[in-house]
Amino acid sequence: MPVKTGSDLSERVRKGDIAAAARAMSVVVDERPEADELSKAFFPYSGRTQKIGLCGPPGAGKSSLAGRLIGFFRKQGLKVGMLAVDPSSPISGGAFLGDRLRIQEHATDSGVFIRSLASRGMIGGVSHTIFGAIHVLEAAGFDKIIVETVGTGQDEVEIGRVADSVVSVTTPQLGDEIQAMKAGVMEIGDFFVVNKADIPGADKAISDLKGALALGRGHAPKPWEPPVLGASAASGEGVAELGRALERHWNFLRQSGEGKRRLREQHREELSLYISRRAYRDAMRRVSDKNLDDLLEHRIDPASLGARILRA
Ligand SMILES: Nc1nc2c(ncn2[C@@H]2O[C@H](COP(=O)(O)OP(=O)(O)OP(=O)(O)O)[C@@H](O)[C@H]2O)c(=O)[nH]1
Ligand SMILES: [Mg+2]
Repeated sequence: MPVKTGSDLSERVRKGDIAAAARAMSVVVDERPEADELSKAFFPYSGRTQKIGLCGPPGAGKSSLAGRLIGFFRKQGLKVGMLAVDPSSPISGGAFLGDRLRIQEHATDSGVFIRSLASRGMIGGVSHTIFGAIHVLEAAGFDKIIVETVGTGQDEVEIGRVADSVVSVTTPQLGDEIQAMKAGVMEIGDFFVVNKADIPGADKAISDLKGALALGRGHAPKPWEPPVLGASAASGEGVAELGRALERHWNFLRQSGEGKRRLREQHREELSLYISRRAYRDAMRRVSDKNLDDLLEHRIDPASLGARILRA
C-alpha cells in the first residue's frame, strides 16, 4: 500500500471518509510530525459548526444525554461528532464505553463519530489537543460537535473556551453541587439541565437553580437568558426541548455577534496552548550539559539561565 501523504489524508477527510477522519485525529491528538500540516489544511473549514460543551460532575449523565442528543440530531439528518475528555470516571464505571459500544452497533451510521481524548496532557481542564480534534471534525463536515468534559470546578470553566454553547448538567441528588456551581459554572453555562428528572427532587432542584441564577443575574436583561431545563437521559424526556434550545442559541450566536466574539476567544486559547507547548519544547531543547553544570556549581541561577535561554 502506498504511504499516504498528509494532503491525501486531508482530502479524504474533506470527503467525509470516517476512517480517514479517525486516522487524521490520531495524528493530531498524538502530535505526530504531520500534525501541523493537517491542521493547516483543516483550519479554513473551522468556525462554522456549533460546538456544544457538556459539563458537570461525574455521573451526572453527560454521556447518556449526549447519546440522546446524537439521536435527536440524527433524526434531523445532521452528522454528529463527539469528543469526550477524560471519560471514564470511577463513579459511572465506564458508562461512556458502553455508549460507544452501543453506537458501534450502528457501524453503518457514517453520520456519527465518537472519540475519547485521554486526560494525559491535559492543560487546565481540556486536553490541549482538543482544538486539533475539533478541526478534523469540522473539516469532515460534521454538523454538530459535542464535547463532554468531567467538570469539577476549574475544568467546567475551561470548556467555555472551547465550546460555543455550554450545557451544564446536574441532577436532583446534587443539591450541594448546585451551591458550588454558583461560582464558576453559573458564569459560563448557556443552559442548565437537571438530568435524572425521573428520580424525586427534580422540581426542587430546578427551582433552586432558577433562584440561584436570578440572584447572580442582577436586573439588567441579558441578550441570552440561560434556560433551566429538566431532562431524563434514561427516558428521553426533555431531550427534544434541549435540542431546540441549542438550535435557538446557535441562531442567537450567529445573529448577535456573540458567536464571533466567542470564536475569537477560542482562537486565542488555541494559539496560547500551541505557543506554550512549542516554546517550552524548543527552549528545553536548548538546555545543554554545560548549563546544568553551571547550575550545579552555582555559576548561574535557574531564573537567569531560563531568561537567557528564552531570549536565545
Ligand atoms: N435514573 C436515571 N439515571 C440516569 C439518567 N441518565 C444517566 N443515568 C445513569 O447515571 C449513570 C451515569 O451516567 P453517565 O451518562 O455515564 O454520566 P456521565 O456524567 O457521563 O459520567 P462521567 O462521564 O463518568 O462523569 C449511569 O448509570 C446512567 O445509566 C437519567 O436520566 N435517569
Ligand atoms: Mg461520561
